[in-house]
Amino acid sequence: SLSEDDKAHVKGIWTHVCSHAEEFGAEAIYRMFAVYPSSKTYFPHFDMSAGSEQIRQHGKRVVTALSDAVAHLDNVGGTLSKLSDLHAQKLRVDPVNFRYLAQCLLVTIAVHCRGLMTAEVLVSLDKFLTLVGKVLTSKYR
Ligand code: ZNH
Repeated sequence: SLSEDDKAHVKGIWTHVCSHAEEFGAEAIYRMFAVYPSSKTYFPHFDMSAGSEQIRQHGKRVVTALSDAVAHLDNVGGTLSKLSDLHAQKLRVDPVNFRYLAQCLLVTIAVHCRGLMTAEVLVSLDKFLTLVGKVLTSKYR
């Protein structure tokens, strides 16, 4: 789980991320579709062009959910419980995709928050996104 240092690192960089929720979220989703085309199969109804309405809306939803988790780092499981149900019961996304999206989020944040993304912050952010992925796939059976 996350150390006190991890929590401080994640909260620190997230003040920059959450003020660009739609922009960063949409870029991360767009990168995921470009680099891991198999991830697109879950979104057959999406307009896949950069900056499409659906990509922006979905990107914003994902980052907003992550912001909620960042605000409750001691209870990420409880905070994302409803989303966990949705991903396990309805969406049934192959868990590998959570790694893909995490990597694309890290790249997006690194590109936009250059000076802030130290090696330590990168490790903490990766741990946080891994935790979120575990929570969202925890109810799979
Ligand atoms: Zn998911 C949806 C979050 C990952 C797929 N998502 C969703 C939503 C949210 C989320 C918030 C919305 C919900 C409602 O509406 O209620 N996700 C999330 C997060 C994450 C995720 C936070 C991590 C980080 N997902 C994911 C992945 C995938 C997915 C990886 C695949 C690839 N999701 C999905 C889908 C959906 C969702 C398909 C639905 C969409 C639409 O719109 O339709």
